[in-house]
Amino acid sequence: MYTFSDNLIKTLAEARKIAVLTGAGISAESGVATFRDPNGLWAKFRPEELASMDGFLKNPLLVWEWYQARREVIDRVKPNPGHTTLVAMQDWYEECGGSFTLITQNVDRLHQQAGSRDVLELHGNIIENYCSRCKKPHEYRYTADTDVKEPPRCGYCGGMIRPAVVWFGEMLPVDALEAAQDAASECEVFFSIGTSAEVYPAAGLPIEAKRAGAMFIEVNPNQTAITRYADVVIAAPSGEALPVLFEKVRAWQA
Ligand code: BJW
Ligand code: ZN
Repeated sequence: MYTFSDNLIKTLAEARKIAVLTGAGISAESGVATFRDPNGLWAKFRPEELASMDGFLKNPLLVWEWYQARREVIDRVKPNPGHTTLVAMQDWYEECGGSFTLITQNVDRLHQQAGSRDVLELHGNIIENYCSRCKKPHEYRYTADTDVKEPPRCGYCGGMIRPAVVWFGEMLPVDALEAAQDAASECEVFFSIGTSAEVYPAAGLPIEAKRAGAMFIEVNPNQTAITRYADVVIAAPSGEALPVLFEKVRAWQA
């Protein structure tokens, strides 16, 4: 089983300002593929072919079908113990009078499905859609029985409808990014969970937190671009490690 140092458990039990950044790895144990792992979503395609406006304009059908296939998976999976432990942590820290900010790069909404509140979505979500030309929201929602094989068209301007995710070269939602940067620079402990930390500006948040004096904890079975900056590395799947870790924090001196 996992062993955690007394210093780590004590710091977590006494801390009152926590910030957490999650990536695709936290949903892996729910059955959602990550991007950059060997069997990941990008094993067959170059990221910019699928996750960019240029890619969408060049091959709308390929990109739309790729998102529909991912929606099909996300529609039927459930949050795992990694997600639910973050809900329990939010409850506990808030009951203790502290703050708990959950920042995610994930578009699958599994944190919200698990019960996390006020999630800061840096890369949008895969559930909603909007017009790629006039930017108006579009009501199309994937359900298992709809069979839309190509991007629907906008009722206002005829533009192609796209998923409400953030592609390469696009700005992140300003409010979510600012709130995430504030949480990173103010927290006492910053967790980076299940992200390769290859994509900016999200990958800069743990470094910003550490620079501002926070303890930086990484939870990831593999090394990442920022492992060398971590104060504590928990090299394990998040759905296994987080419940054990938090149980020990709750039991500290209790
Ligand atoms: C487990 C596990 C288990 C497995 N438990 N762990 C500065 C320097 C260089 C470049 C840039 C820069 N600033 C901006 C850029 C450009 C670009 C960028 O970062 N490029 C890099 C690739 C270098 N960034 C952007 O374009 C961003 N926009 C921007 O900066 O706007 C300003 C601007 C605009 C115009 C001009 C200039 C500036 C936008 C980035 C949007 C990213 N979008 C995507 C696609 C979303 C849509 C979709 O879902 O299809 O978001 S890319 C993709 O990567 C997705 C993810 O959210 C993101 C991060 O991936 P993540 O979550 O880390 O997944 P993986 O697969 O990489 O890692 C999984 C990890 O889990 C692994 O480590 C495993 O080990 C681990 N794992 N099982 C725990 N059980
Ligand atoms: Zn339109």
